This record gives sequence, structure tokens and C-alpha cells, in this order.
Amino acid sequence: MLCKLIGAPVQEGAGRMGCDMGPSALRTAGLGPALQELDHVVIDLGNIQPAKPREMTHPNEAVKQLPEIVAWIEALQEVAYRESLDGMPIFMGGDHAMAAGTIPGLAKRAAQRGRPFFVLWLDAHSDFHTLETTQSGNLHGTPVAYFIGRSGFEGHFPVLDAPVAPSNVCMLGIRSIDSAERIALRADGVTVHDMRTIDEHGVGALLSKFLARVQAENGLLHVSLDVDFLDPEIAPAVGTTVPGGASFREAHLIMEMLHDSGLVTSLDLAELNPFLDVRGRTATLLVDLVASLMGRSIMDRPTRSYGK
Ligand code: DIR
Ligand code: MN
Ligand code: MN
Ligand code: MN
Repeated sequence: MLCKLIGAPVQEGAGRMGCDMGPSALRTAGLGPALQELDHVVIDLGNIQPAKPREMTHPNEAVKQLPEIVAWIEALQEVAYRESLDGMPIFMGGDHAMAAGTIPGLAKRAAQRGRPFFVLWLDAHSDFHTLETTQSGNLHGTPVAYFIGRSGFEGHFPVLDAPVAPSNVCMLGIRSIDSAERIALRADGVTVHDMRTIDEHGVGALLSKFLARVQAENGLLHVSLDVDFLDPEIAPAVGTTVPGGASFREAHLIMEMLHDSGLVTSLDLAELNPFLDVRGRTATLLVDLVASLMGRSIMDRPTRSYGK
């Protein structure tokens, strides 16, 4: 498989600085060589540069860094659309506002190919605020609401070519939702498997069900991994840690099952803040998780090849 590494050093969507160093930390932790070792062809396209931000304000005064984020989203939508023509784009963030760029670009490509588009959202948070409902004003809390086409972004974020169907979004690992998000998530029909559901049923059963649907509908699957999906004990390098996250094995099992499914066509690695890491532990864990997604396994297993 051709793997395309694409740096998206956006940090303006998070409440604290440092995510701009994410792509560099992932390179330093050996993401490229780990993929080469699995017999993939790896090209590193370098870091994306957004255009100069245009002046812009929003009536919700809490909203932070709107012009910067809009510039990032515009740049990333274009790159994601272009680079998803072939190979597997791996977007190295950057805070999770990046997904308001990557996912609409990828969804547009899927629509152009006549394929349904699915998103597996691995996160402690649902990131389901609009520009109107966000109270923190940190725009990394908004990408999902935007890419499924909720209103509340008009005149600021780019108009969507291909909104993602809410029923094609599966969230896993959620354990911090604001009340405005909770109400909208129910109304829009996004599948939310919170940590309690994982405790009850296990990630394997929940993920199998979703993957079966993606396969049955001949879909393309994007995975958006926020570092805070993982338990802070194993992944400290994130500005918004929430206790009670996914364990080492839960995270690897997800990646291993995703690999075996052959359905994943693109990936976001979001919210890595190397300034908060402990001797590169989190960056290294992310590289190992991507390796599991791309075929590293404990014992050999047969792999199907759906997807593209
Ligand atoms: C909270 C936390 N819902 C907010 N969000 C995120 O600021 O809107 N933290 N995404 O990582
Ligand atoms: Mn997130
Ligand atoms: Mn999060
Ligand atoms: Mn936040």
C-alpha cells in the first residue's frame, strides 16, 4: 500500500499550544520506517501551509482563532481531496480541528467515486459543538457537527460539497460531552458508544457491528484518532486528558480488527501535544497503533481486502 504522510500542524483549535509539534514528534518516533517495515511504500508530503487568515468575527464571543482555523480547514479540504485519489493518506495533526478539513475533503472524494463514506471517531469527546454552542470557544470541539452538516457554521466554515450522513459516524470511547452536544447527538442519530458501553460489551463486539455495515454498503472508512481516546496513564501527551479511557489492548485490538477488515482508506492522528509527553511515550504508542492498523500482528491472520 502507498502511505502518504501529511503534516497538519494546526494548534489554534486547542486550548493550549503545542499540537503544532505533533507531525514532528510522529516523524521522530519513526512513523515512516514503521510502515516501511510492514512493506508499505511511504512518501512524506511534508507539512501543509495554510493561506494567510482573513479577518472574520462571530457573534459568539467565546469563539477563538476563527480566521486561523478557517484558513487551515480550507487548505486541508483541498489537500485531502487531492491526495485521496490514490494511496492511503495519513494526516499527522495537529489539533482535532484538522478533521473539519480532512473529512469533508475525503467525503467529497468518496462522493465523486460513488462510494458511501463512514467515519470511526475515536475520542473522549464528541466534538459536536457549533460556532453558536461552543462555550470554551476552542474550535477543536466542533469538527463533527460541521462535517455532518449541522447549521451554525454558515458564512464562516466553507460550504460542504458532501456532508457525512450522521448515521455513518460511529463514536467510540466517549466520556466527556457538554449538554448542548448530548441533545444534538441524539437528535441527529450519530452512534455514540461511550466508555460505559465499551465496559459492558467490549470494543470488539461494538466495532464488528459497525465494520459489517461499512462492508455491506461497500463504503470507504476514515478513522479519526484523538490522543485523548486513550487512557491518560498510557497517553499523557494531550491537553485535554480525561480519566477512564481506552486501554493499551483495547486500542490495539481496534487497530488490528480495522486492519483485518481491509476497509480503512484514510486516517487522522489528532491532538498529540509533544510538549506534554513523557520521553516520547505517547508518540511511540501512536506509531505502534498505526503499525497495528497497517498490518503488524502478534500471530499471522488472514486479511481480507475490501476497501478500494
Ligand atoms: C469541550 C472539550 N467539549 C469543549 N472538547 C474537546 O471545549 O468544547 N476537547 N474537544 O478535546
Ligand atoms: Mn477530539
Ligand atoms: Mn478529545
Ligand atoms: Mn476543548
